[in-house]
Amino acid sequence: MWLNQAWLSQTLSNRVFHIELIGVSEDAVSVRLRSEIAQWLHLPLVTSAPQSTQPTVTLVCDVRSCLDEEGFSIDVAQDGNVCIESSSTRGLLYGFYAWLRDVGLKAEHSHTEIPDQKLRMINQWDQADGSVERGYAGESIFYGRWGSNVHAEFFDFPERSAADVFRGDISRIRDYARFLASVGINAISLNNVNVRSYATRFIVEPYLQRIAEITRIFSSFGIKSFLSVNFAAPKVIGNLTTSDPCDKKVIAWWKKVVDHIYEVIPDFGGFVVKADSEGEPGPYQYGRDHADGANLFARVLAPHHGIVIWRAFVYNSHTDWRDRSVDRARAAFDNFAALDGKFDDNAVLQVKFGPIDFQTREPLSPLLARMQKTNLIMEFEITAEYLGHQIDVNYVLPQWIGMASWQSPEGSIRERLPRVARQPQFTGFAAISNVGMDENWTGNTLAQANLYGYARFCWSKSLTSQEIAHEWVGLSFENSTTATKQVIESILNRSNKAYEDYCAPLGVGFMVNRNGHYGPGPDDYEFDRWGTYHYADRDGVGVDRTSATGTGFVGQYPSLYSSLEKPETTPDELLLFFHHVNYTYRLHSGETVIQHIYNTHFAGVEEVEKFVDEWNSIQGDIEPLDWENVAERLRRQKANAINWRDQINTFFWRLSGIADEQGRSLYS
Ligand code: GCW
Repeated sequence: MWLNQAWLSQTLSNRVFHIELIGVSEDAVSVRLRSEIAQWLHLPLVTSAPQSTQPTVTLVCDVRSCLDEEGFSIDVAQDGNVCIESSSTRGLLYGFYAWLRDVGLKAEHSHTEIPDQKLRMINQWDQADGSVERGYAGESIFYGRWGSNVHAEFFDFPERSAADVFRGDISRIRDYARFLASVGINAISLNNVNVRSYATRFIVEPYLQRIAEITRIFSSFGIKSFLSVNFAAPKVIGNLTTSDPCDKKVIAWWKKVVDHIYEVIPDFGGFVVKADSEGEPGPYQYGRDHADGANLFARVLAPHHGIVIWRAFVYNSHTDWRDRSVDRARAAFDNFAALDGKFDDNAVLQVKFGPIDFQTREPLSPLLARMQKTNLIMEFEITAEYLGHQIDVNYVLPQWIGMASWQSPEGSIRERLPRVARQPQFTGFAAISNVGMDENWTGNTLAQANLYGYARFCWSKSLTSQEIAHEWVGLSFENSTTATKQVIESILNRSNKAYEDYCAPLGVGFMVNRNGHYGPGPDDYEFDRWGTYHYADRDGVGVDRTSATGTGFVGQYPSLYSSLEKPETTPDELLLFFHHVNYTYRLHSGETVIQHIYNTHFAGVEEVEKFVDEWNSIQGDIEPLDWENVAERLRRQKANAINWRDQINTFFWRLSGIADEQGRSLYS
């Protein structure tokens, strides 16, 4: 990660720092700012206006400033003196790191910034046993003190004390918090949305005290902490006979729990809830709807200014593949559209960007385009569950930026969120983190670019994916030559397309190995209960989701998207998401579907072979450990890409009997 102490000490040691707080009292963030600067520089801060010949950096926090609370301005004078100004200490913190980034990129300049999305959140899927659901970078940085023995320990000795559940490595958490703050993240949920075992008790003593220690670190970096809660907690840990959200005893139980949390953590953010989904408990069990469920939490959190973030990832995960009328893509809309306007002001609905589940290519979730009176968060998955497990290089910003740019009558989707909200400050983006205990945080060093990039994408609506990659590479490989940096940037910028090329074609999704979601498994989910089908037969492939002859999913969109009803007016890359077509159907590109499948799968592998060569060409110009890490990952990526190519091509060749026009190897 780019903000390391050696770099900072070296870069900043010739500056003098001065902080002025005007009309603002000291808070955790200002204490952090002072101590960070002192610690990095090994120099005390200057307390009064400096009289120095060295360039001065003055940080002014002035409540009278008319900048947005989180915004800042940086003024770089001719003489090298810098003034960073904000109306809040948090804004100052962001301004300080933005200036550091400019220094790191050797591009110091005056500018003013206001973040685009209000909530810029990270979701951890870390579990109390130290594992991370869909984590590909080692164990949790928060939990699981006994490493790999922890599972046995848990189940054999359920009386383990609170201290045993927490890793206790505060410095790693602090580094993580600093990194997140440096790119403007302002909220984090600390545990997995599937709340199991000890995590159900994080909301009560004695676990809460340890959670509080973690939250204090994040608070000092201006980041609000949230906890995921188990909807059934009143029954599981509260000794009640029900968890019905409308039951008075249940409401009283949650109120007591929440009141106590705020005694211990006064700036606690609130709860994240996954309910009635993939086996988790929820309001449907009691004949209630999801507004009843969410509002229960909203009301007990409201007196403390907390919010509840309720996930819209609710679907029937016990589908009969024989029944074509059930379409998982419809689920979020079917479960939530009728509840528009029924959620309290401090309840927020968190919606995955696409209607299925973070595939390489999906259309926008229609819920995000249709809700009119609801606070919404758009959800992304940084951890590369379906995107190569941080083995394959896959810089995913092009996809995310594309998703947030879908148009609606109220502007692009990212602009729409605050415009249709009950409370615009409770809207934004959330994404599942990709970090763990691995030395380089993210398994593949290049996967750091997605974490960095996600935060920059939250902050700015104008940065392109290439600009973000340029920043990340510049900061992470600052000692390398420009040519080397260009090689790394080029690999990143081509990686998302390459990955999509060798995976499931044209938006059909889920041809993934069901055992962990890495590598191909064209029929692994086809006759299964998860509702993720491609319907490939001897004539054609794809899901008919039209209103005329299909599942009616297209009808969930505003009329703006009516072009998706017909294959001729559907973008090629989403054709098989919306339509079942013959293999000989001709795309706008002029290729037939089958030839497109063959061509992209050969092209994807060729691109990965180029990545390998290009990476080899920069050996010696980056840190050996980083070079070796990515080289090793690329070797595995190449094997994976070949596997995808051969299995997908063979799968379609066997079904269709149509040979490759170019006569390349397909297997019978
Ligand atoms: O994609 C699925 C993942 C689950 C995850 C779920 C969710 C946390 O395979 O591992 O559970 O999404 O988003 O809740």
